[in-house]
This record gives sequence, C-alpha cells and structure tokens, in this order.
Amino acid sequence: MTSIAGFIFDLDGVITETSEYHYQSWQQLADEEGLPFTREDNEQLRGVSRRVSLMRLLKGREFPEAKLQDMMFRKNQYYKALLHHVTAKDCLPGVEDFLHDASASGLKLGIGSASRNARAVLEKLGLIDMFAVIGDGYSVVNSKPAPDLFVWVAGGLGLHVDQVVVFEDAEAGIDAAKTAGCLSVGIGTANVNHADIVVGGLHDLTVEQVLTQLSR
Ligand code: B16
Ligand code: MG
Repeated sequence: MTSIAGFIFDLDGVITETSEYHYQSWQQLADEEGLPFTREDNEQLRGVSRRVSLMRLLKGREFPEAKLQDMMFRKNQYYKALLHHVTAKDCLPGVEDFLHDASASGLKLGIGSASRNARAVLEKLGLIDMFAVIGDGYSVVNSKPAPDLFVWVAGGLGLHVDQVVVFEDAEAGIDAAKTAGCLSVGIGTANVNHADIVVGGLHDLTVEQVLTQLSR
C-alpha cells in the first residue's frame, strides 16, 4: 500500500482568492482594447496560464506576437499593482490551521500554481516558508491541464506522484492532477466534481479526513 506523504496546493482559489484581482486586471485591459469581457468570461480563465487566458479573452481575434506580449505585460502590471493590497489577512478561511496541521503530521508541502507571481503572493501572505517546493508559472513548459507541474513538484519533494494529494479549485487543475497520477481534492464551485473529494474550502476539511478518506 502506498501511503500519502505530501500535499501540493494550488494558490489562487485554494490558499487565497487572487482571482478577483486577475479579473479586474483583464477587465482593464479589455476595456482599453475595446474587447467584450465579463465576469462570466473570467471563469474560463481560472487556473490557466497568462497566455492561455489572453487567448480565451481574445476569442479567436488574431494579433501579432509583439501586440500579444504587450497586452500580457500590461495586464500583469495592473495585477501587480493590485497585489500591493494583499496581506496575511487574505488567506482563505482555514488555510493557516490546515497547513500547520499537515506540517505537524509530517507531510511534505508544496505549491503547484500556474502563476508567475506565486512567490510574491506567498511572501505577502506570510506563508512562503511553509512550502519545501514552489512550482509556479516558470517551472515547466506545459501548464495545466498538462500533468507536468504536479509531477515536477512531487519530484522536488522527493515523492512519487501516487504519494501526493493535490488541492485545486480549477477544472484544468484537477485534470492535471489526475493525469499526473496524484490523488485530488476539488475546492469550491467550479467544475471539480471529478476530484476524489470535493469541498467548499480548506475550512471544511481536516488533514485527518483527507488521510483517512484517500488512503489506498
Ligand atoms: P500570472 P493558480 C492562476 O493561478 C490563476 O488562477 C489564473 O487566473 C492565472 O491566469 C494564472 O495563475 C497565471 O497567473 O499571470 O500571475 O502568471 O490558480 O494556478 O494558482
Ligand atoms: Mg487556482
């Protein structure tokens, strides 16, 4: 029997709710470019890379590469300005207790986020020292739903993928975890029903419950 030895957490939507800031930044860019964009459209950007997000926002409109780069740069400038507001108070409910319980249980902890701003966000939340490995938007070429990021983080933790539970709020993230061969916990209200456990947030779950329900 393989026992669970590590947890890998997505960032936006699991540890904190930076999706509102992503939304406001994309909305500003869309308004400046005269492109239609709504909160509903923003749901399609959950958990996917900056470039894939831009492609979804453009809905098939074509632009030269230099213009695409300019739009991604501007969106990120708006996003980074909004990140100045983030403090330890912006951890989602139950996050700090859950992380401390997991660490006290001897589990290895990692981050698997599509964001190139993940380290900056974790610093602001005061959580960066909780994680032995931080996989972010720079770590692998193929982003979620490809399995690469979670395989990379599991390897960094010195664990096999089937010893790891991934916590994710996005359909693309659960797809990535399953393809990687990890166990998974779906968080929130997006399409994460294919995860092994589905809960509203980390406040709804104990480390003990995860280990008991997912041990195989
Ligand atoms: P950046 P996660 C994801 O974070 C966000 O959910 C997604 O909306 C964003 O496009 C992506 O990070 C890339 O972020 O522009 O900062 O590199 O959920 O994977 O932690
Ligand atoms: Mg997420």
